Amino acid sequence: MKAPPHLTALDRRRFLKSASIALAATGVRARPAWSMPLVSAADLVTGKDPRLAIHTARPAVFETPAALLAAEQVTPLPLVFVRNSQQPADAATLAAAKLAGWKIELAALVENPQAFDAAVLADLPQVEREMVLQCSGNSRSLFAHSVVTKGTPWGRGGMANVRFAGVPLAAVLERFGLKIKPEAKYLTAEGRDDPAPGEQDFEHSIPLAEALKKSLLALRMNGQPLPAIHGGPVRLVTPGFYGTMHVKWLSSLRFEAGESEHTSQVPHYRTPLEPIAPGQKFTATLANSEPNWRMKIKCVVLSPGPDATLSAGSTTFQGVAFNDGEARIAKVLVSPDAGRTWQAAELDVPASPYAWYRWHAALKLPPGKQQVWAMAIDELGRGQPMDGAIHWNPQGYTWNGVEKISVTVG
Ligand SMILES: Nc1nc2c(c(=O)[nH]1)N[C@H]1C(S)=C(S)[C@@H](COP(=O)(O)O)O[C@H]1N2
Ligand SMILES: [Mo]
Repeated sequence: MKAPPHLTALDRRRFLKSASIALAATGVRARPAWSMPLVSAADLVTGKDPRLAIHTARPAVFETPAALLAAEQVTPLPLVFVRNSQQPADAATLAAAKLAGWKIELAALVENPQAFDAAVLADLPQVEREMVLQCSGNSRSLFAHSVVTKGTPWGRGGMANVRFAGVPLAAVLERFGLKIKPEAKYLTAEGRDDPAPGEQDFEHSIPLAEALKKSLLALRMNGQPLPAIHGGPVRLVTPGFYGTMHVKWLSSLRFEAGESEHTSQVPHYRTPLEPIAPGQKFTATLANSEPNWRMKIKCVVLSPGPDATLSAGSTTFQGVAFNDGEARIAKVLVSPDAGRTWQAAELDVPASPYAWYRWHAALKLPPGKQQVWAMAIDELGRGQPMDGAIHWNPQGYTWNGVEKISVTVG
């Protein structure tokens, strides 16, 4: 439903505002974009593309229709998915957030705890990383052929390929002469999320040694000042890690002996160490599970979409493949006949090991209903399970099953 046409522009804004407030207050999910939404993503977050599908209005959880990801190597900011479990009051925009006056603490197991104004970061040498930004719940709905899992029913569009730029964590610590105690093994990053009363800011822990090698305090995204909705003015990003670990609105960095006990570290955002049967009850603890850290190798078909009807002849299938950046993608294999025969796809090899590889393959399919499969293999020999449900977990994290698309050839 669009605002009624006879309303003035101001009335229309009021109508949309009250509609989104009403949605937020009731916790009712906006209808997905493909079914005539009440409000579009562009009404809820300034600058976002109205074609994004809305999972929840506020906090914003928006998904990119997969076909829109095929057009460009670097996903334009208006099209980048959004996933907030909490959302600061003034963050509903692609515009920049104010850097000067933004305070970041360096605390816990350090000899010289301190806080600094983030404006300092702008004067330090900047580096840029092209990298996949992917929610660990991306593709969660694909577990449904087994046992439906809890959480936002993401299709394939909880991911993007972006360029984050900022200051390496190690350079920031050097600038402030931070002395980390040897007992510190983890880095816990906390956001300034503006949580509801009784709730805490979002936070996550990652291994300190890896953070010192890979993490950036990001100030820019796709060449623009980091948008408020994507964590501006400062976000901790660690290339190769799942999106949940890239803590937005960074307020503190704590150097700790163990992982955070915040619910976003445990029991959420973890998968079992040992496989469990689909549907089995499982409560993640520090001991029986691992955090959603390094991204598992994955291949996604972006076009044609699932259940497409194709005309006879040859069809070009397009998609992306990526992993945790620890090895290059060696090949993408595509099967026109549900895994009986495979052919190699053409790969566009990106300069950054953390970026996605776009691929395409021309397939000649016989008439009728066909199953096209696709999978990636990297140079460490890592591949994807033929049935992603072998990694079933109650919250449906880190799906990376071989991609299977049904199409009908007319
Ligand atoms: N402070 C904070 N950081 C956060 C979140 C959040 O709710 N608060 N959500 C996380 C999750 S689960 C994901 S998938 C990514 C999404 O990043 P995006 O909204 O920029 O696409 O941000 C992560 N960082
Ligand atoms: Mo996420």
